[in-house]
Amino acid sequence: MQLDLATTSILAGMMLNETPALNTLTPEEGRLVFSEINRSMPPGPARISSLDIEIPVDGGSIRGRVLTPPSTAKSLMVYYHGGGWVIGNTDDYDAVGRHLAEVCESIVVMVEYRKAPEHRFPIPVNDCYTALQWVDDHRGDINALDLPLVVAGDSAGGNLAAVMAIQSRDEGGPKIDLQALIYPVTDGRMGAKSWGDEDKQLFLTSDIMAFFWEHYADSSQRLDHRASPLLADNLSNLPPAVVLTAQYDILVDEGRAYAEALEAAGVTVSYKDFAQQMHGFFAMPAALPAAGIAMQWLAQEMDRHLMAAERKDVVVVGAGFSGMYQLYKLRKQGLDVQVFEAGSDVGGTWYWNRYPGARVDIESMAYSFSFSEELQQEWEWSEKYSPQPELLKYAQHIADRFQLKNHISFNTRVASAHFDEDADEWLVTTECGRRIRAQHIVMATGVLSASKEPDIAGRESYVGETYRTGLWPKEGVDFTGKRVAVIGTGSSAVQAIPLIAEEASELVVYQRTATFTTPALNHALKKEDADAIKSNYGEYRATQKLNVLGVVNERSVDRAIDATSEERERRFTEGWESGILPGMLFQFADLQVEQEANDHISEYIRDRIRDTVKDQQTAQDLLPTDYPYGTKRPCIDTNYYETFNRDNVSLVNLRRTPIETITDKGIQTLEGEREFDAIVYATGFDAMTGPLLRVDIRGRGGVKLQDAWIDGPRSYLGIAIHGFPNLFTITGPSSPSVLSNMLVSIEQHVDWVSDCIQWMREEGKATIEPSDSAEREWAEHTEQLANMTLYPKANSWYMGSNVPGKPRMFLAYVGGVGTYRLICDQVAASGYHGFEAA
Ligand code: N01
Repeated sequence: MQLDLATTSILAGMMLNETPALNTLTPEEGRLVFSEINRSMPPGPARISSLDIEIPVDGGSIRGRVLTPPSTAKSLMVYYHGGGWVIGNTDDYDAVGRHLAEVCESIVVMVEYRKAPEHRFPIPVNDCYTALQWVDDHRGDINALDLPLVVAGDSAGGNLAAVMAIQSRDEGGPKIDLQALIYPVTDGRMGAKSWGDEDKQLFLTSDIMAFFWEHYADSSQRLDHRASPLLADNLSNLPPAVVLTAQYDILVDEGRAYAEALEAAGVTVSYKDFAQQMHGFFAMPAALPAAGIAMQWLAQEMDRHLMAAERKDVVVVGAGFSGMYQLYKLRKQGLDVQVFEAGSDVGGTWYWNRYPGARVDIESMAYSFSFSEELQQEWEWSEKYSPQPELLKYAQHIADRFQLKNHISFNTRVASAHFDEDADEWLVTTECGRRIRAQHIVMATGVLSASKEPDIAGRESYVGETYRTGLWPKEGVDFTGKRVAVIGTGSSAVQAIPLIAEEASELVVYQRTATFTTPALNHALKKEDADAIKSNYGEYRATQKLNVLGVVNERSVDRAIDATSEERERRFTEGWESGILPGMLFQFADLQVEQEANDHISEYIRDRIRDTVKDQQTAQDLLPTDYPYGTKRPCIDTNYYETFNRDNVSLVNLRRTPIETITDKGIQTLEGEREFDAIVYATGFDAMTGPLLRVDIRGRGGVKLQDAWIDGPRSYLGIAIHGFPNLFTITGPSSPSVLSNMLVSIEQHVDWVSDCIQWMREEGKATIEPSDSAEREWAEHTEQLANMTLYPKANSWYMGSNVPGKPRMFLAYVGGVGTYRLICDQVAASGYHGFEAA
């Protein structure tokens, strides 16, 4: 016998406390002992509200308790507690009821029916039925008017719930939508094989159960179907049933037999036997993890039976470039796909980031889709680096050209995605309550889409205009003549500051960490230059695919530390004047791995800042000194440093004069308060993991992604996660993602995922997920590579260090886009080595 560890220690605790066997006690003593056991357990969630009620029966009344969850309830559950019809009450079961209310999102009415031997069969049955009718009649009083009705109970309570379903059918009573039977007693003959199994005599022994039966009903009454529902002549036309048993329980055979009998009578049944569990485990939700899992399973099955859901092959979350391409590919493969998008249009990053100056910093001819020859030939970019409005138009053009929009639900945010292990499918719920079941879910949620809540005191007190670069108003903002503060100096701020400075009467930049940025040298794109690329786009794209960053520029193999100072100066100047993002870093092979090499390039850039910025103190403050160049995302700019030479622009170095608080009028630092008409927060994102963790994702066993990633994200190839079958993450953590031209990485991931889904269909596989060991090895590999670089030396969003409490680890794969592609291709070619498909 192998009992679950936690259950073993609960049992050991009872033995140490010398808890007497119930059949050696009087009923009154038994009730006290049972209450004592329950009182020793932690209480249920306090956020469930509780109301005690009196239910009239037989000229008197019985107690009941209504437990209501804070969220909108999805069902009304009348619950009959266990205890062999002899012991137990609503107080003993308060924690159980509260957990059920929370996990099942149900209004739970606990019923304290009268107990044997004082009140023998059929009094408890009659009490339970009267209570059921009373609850149904008083739905309005407990805010449960239109909710589906569930009868539920455990052990003897499971027996009563089963009997209620039959009686209500026979007497035309309340319409029951579901019966939930937790290790129910169903057979008063006491003869099932499991009654005699030595290893099942735990907590509830056959002697104790026989003692309960004797107190409850005499031998002929026990054969009545209202005492033994398994003996009912007719089990057809009963509500769907969820039946749960425990492996080491003397009642396991009769519970299973009842599930089988219901099914044979044409009733829809969900049945599960919980391995390594004993009788009573379900009623210890705060002490036994298995009870929590069982409740989640019950909630999932209630959902399945009670809540209608649409069916699709694949749900895609997000309609940015990755979601759109994923939809295009899967639809071409003949799959039925539903895309959900929180915004009112396609475009993702380019939909939300509309701040002044927002533009791509990879050349547009490279930062564009290659999957359609027609598309790449017909589309014309106006500038070397396209501005946000043009990128948004490009996204809209793709949606129209490939007729994608009728598969996308806009203004619809996905709230949760729960894997249903019994059906091998995901149940996806949106914030507006739409429910969709799908075999696969693709998280195309982007990597820099979860705008970070600025962690600065007093923010709410400010009465002026407030903006966040990542959530910019669609209608734009006019800063003309206004006093404006910008907090942050990352890529967004570097683009926005020069343009805001042109409009504002005064601009103050609050800088915590100085940034490295080099000239973008943006210009209108000449038609002949674009045509030259288009005439040979195939080769251009092939180069991108195997390049380290997904661009066409190559990194030198020479080392800066071997070069003469003249050679370094010459190459750095070449990089400075290249006007491309990797221009500087590609000049030598060792700039991102050797501190000494990096010191040279960092100093070169600092010299350019000193050359450009006239005010000595401002120039000094703009020098990045506490991290190597390239270890925080480098920027390219148009007139960033030059902007600080304007009379209306000033810089506050927060390292010297930190912000104390935002006030109602402006910003107060150690040097006093400055008033502003508008504050712009350019304070970044909860990058990489934020967009995934903001959705309530739960995999096998109800495990939350948030818990699985408590120490940082774990995945295989950054594309799939152990324990979360059939879920894919486009450009997810531990893939090249943000270290690459995103469009190249998006196409690579989407192609790979689409091929994998196709392979599963051809091979008849219902699920695929990485093995734990493959995931561990990938984590070790990615960490090892990252530790060979200078990246860990910076406090960057790459390391998760911009979000308080986020585990510190490098979040992308530094091995390069080309190498990574080969690894992924090999995995697929080997029949998905490292994955488990079933
Ligand atoms: O965000 P960021 P971003 N008090 O995190 C500061 C991509 N992108 O939106 O460094 C004061 O880089 C923070 O200071 P520190 C690109 O990949 C691309 O600018 O944490 N300051 C930092 O200066 C980029 O890397 C494009 O000390 C606070 C700034 O806010 C990524 O998106 C354009 C603060 C945040 O910078 C994110 O860029 C734009 C606080 N409490 C973005 N909290 C292009 O394609 C944060 N900061 C060109």
